[in-house]
Amino acid sequence: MTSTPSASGAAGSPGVAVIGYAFMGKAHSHAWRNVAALHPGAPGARLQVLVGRDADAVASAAGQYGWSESATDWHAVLERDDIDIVDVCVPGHLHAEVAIAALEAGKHVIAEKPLANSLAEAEKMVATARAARERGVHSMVGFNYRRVPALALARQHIAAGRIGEVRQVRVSYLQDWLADAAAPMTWRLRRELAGSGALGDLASHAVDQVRYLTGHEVTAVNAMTQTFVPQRAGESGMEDVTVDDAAWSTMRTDRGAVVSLEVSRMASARKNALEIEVYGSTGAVRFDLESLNHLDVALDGASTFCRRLVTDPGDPYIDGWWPPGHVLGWDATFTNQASDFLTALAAGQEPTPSFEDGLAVQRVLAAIEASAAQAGSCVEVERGL
Ligand code: SOE
Repeated sequence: MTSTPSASGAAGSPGVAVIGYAFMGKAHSHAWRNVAALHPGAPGARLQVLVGRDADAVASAAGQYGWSESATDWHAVLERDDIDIVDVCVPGHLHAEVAIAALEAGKHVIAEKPLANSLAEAEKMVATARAARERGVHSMVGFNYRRVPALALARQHIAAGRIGEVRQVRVSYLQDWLADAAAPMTWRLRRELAGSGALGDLASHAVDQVRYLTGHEVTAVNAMTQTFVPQRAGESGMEDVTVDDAAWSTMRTDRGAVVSLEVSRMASARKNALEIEVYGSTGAVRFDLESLNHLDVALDGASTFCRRLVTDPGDPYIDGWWPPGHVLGWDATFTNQASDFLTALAAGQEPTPSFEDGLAVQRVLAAIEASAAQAGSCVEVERGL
C-alpha cells in the first residue's frame, strides 16, 4: 500500500475503491473527485484507494488522479471497513469475480459495461446483486451515456409521447482505433479477456440506448459480424484476433418497432461516433455523441428537425453544471453517473441501470453472436430473469 501526497475527498463520505486505473479508471476517478463540487446536494465520495496490478504504475496514477492510496491486492481491499463502494474498471473477464466478491463483502458496486463476458457470468452477477439488495447493498452497471443530458432529454420526450409511437430506431457506434492493420494486439482483441469485440465494447452501449430511450425490449435479431484483420502483432509475433471488429443487426422489439444497429472499431475517420435516431408516428429525435450538447427534435407533429442546445436551466443534469451555452464534455457523463449513484445510495435505493439491465443487454449481444454464427438467421432473445 502506498500513500500519495495529494489525498482528496470528504471525510464522512463513502469510501471508494476503483479497481483498474487505465482509461476507464481515469474517467471514473475524475468523476468521484468532482461529483460533490459540481452537483448541488450530491453526497461526496472519499477517494480512498486505487487498485492495479503494477505497483509503480498504480501508485503514480493514484497520485495523479487524487487518490489517498494505491494497492495491488483487490481481495485485501474488499476486507477493509473504510471502503463502502467498489468501482470495477478492469477488463471484462474479471468483472464477475470482482463484483460478486465485493457484493458478498457488503460493498456497493458499479461495474463498467459490458456487465460480463458471458451470459452465465452475467446471470450469476444478477443473482448475487439480488441477494445483496435484500441486505441493503446496491449495484449498478456503468452505461454512462444514459447520463448525457441530451439523451436523457430525448428519453423524456419519447416517454411523454411527443414523437408518438416509436416505429424505427437507427443506432450506430463507430470508432477507428483499429482501422490500421498494423495497430498492435491488445486484450480487447482476445475473446478470453474481452468476451467479444465491437459487440461488447460498443454495441452494449447501443443496445442499452435502445432500451433506455424507447422502453422497448429487443425480442429477435438477424445479424452479421466481421473480423477484418484476423491477426495482429503481439509480444510473441503475429497473434490471432478472436473477436469481431464490427457487427450489423436488424432487430424487432416487443412493441412492434424495428431497429437497425451498426458498430465498428474499424470505421476510418470516426473517433467516437455514437449516433441515434428514433422515429415515431408524430415526430423524431436525433443525436450524435460527437456533438453531445445538441439534440435534434421534431416533436408533436413537426415536419422538420430543429436543433436544440441542451444546456438550459431545467435540462437534465444541467443544475450541476454551467450557465446556458457553456457546453459539457464526455467526462460529464461519468460525473453525472457518480452523482446518480451516490444519491441513490444515500436514499437507500437501487441505482439504475441495474445488473438486470446489464443482463438484458448481454442477452441481445448473445443473440447477435448466435445469429451471425448461423449466417444471419433470426434468433430470439432469451427472456426472463
Ligand atoms: C473503447 O472503444 C471505448 O473506450 C469504450 O470501451 C467505452 O465504453 C466508450 O465510451 C468509448 O470507447
